Amino acid sequence: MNIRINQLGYTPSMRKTAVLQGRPADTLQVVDGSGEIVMTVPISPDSAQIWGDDVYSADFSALTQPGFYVLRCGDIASWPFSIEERPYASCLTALVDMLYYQRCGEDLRPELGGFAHPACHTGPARVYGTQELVEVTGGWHDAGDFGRYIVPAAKTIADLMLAWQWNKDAFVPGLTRLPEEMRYELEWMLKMQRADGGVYHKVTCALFCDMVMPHEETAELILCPVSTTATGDFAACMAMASRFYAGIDAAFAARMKEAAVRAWNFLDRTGPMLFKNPEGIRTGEYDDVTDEDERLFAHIELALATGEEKYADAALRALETIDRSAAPLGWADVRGYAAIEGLALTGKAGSLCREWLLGVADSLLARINAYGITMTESLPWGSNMDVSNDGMILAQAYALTGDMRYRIAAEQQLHYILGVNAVGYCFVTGFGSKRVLHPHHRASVVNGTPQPGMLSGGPASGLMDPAAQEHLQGAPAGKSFIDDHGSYSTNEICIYWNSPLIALIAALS
Ligand code: G3I
Ligand code: 9MR
Ligand code: ZN
Repeated sequence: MNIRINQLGYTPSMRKTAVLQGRPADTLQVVDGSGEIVMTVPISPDSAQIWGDDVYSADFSALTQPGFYVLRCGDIASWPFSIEERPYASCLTALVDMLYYQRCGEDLRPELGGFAHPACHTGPARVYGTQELVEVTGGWHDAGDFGRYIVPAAKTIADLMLAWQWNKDAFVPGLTRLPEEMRYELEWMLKMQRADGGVYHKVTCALFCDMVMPHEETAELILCPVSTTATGDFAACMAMASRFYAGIDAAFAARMKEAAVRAWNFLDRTGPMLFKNPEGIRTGEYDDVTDEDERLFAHIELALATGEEKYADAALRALETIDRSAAPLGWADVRGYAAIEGLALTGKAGSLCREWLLGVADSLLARINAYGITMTESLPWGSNMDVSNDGMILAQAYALTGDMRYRIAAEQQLHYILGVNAVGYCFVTGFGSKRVLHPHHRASVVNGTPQPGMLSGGPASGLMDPAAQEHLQGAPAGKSFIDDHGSYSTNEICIYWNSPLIALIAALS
């Protein structure tokens, strides 16, 4: 029997639901800091059978008085939690500061709470299959590995720009470093573009290195071939960023707009070039089966950045034909960014996107399970990204309509990540009561202690690494998680897993 709650707490006005694995009594007590019972609420009589448990719920939304509490049911207690105005503020700051520690190519200082180290990967990279050397220093390491890949970089940047956009009015302190931090990545992305507009898919060593610090990975850096997925994502992000930075640094914004147009022109004259790891390269593939969604995203962003009709026409044509039954915010499938950003288009394109987004939000609502998330049967590698992504779509639907069902569901995605899940972890390192201590993150492994502010990938039902295969045989989907640094398919960390959580918290703040 366990009582699952958001371990970072709740704001006074939030819907608050405890999820119980078992039901030893029919009521739940709310106990305050002095040990006094301040409220008794009923536990649902009916259970949902999910992931090996009979799961019940208890609504304690009536608790609105700021303070510290625990929930009690029979002899069982929850972790202590708070009711306060800004329960996620320090977590948000740490999630953004994580990106600083992913920086490649400069000395890192310890002040923001992570691991300092000298500049890494400072040499030139060789273009695969040639002797040509290119200077592509900078940017963020992708994850627990030190590769730098355009496709996931684009997802990260798009999320962060949405986070900023969604928070323009509320102004949350954790986000203030974003323009500076994003620029570090954008400057690197600009270096990854060839003169003809095409964008290299990635720069990594040939193989993943051992568990060493970044500056200790000294094998040759290789630039992998141009792909149209990378080029489409690049065009979209540069156009989006050119609007974002227009009022901050006009010259930088103009450079990005020019790069976006050059990438779009490359796409316009080029058929699909879908990436596969070439012979000898075994780092992250970030492969794809279509570049249609990346092209659509690029059309929309160029239309918004330039106001030119040819892009708006291309966007409308692509919108009319693309499958609008889902709106993923993935690294491979970027349709969701098109749906969200397309809301700003005028006329038919804008209304198609509104219909699209709300249709998807309704289908998410219809799938929500006893833990508040939409995935039940199988959870993919990086499922906490998918949970956060769903939260972003739901938050956007709430912003469009003011319908509280969307907002409550968006909040549930956050509660799941921060403790209301089958394994009871708060999945952000350094936060919560039951913490992730052994992420697949090389600097944490080397230092023997986890760097704070990193979102673990979370349960993945496919058992796709040796540690998962050893420890998780027969585990239900939602419990296919192990806090072991060997389990890269359940417990790695990643820039594009932090970024949708940043966007979700920003949207809810
Ligand atoms: O596309 C198929 C889909 O058709 C099928 O239904 C589904 C069923 O499992 O699988 C889908 O493929 C999955 C793919 O992601 C796309 O979602 C693969 O099984 C799954 O193994 C794959 O996982 C990716 C993993 O790399 C392995 O390629 C993760 O999404 C991705 O986040 C992860 O990224 C790694 C980089 O390669 C290296 N850097 C670290 C980073 C994070 O772990
Ligand atoms: O560290 C790598 C991680 O970023 C990847 O997501 C993962 C799967 O591609 O691979 C990790 O590297 C391991 C490699 O695949 C196999 N040898 C051990 C490496 C470190 O655990
Ligand atoms: Zn590096």
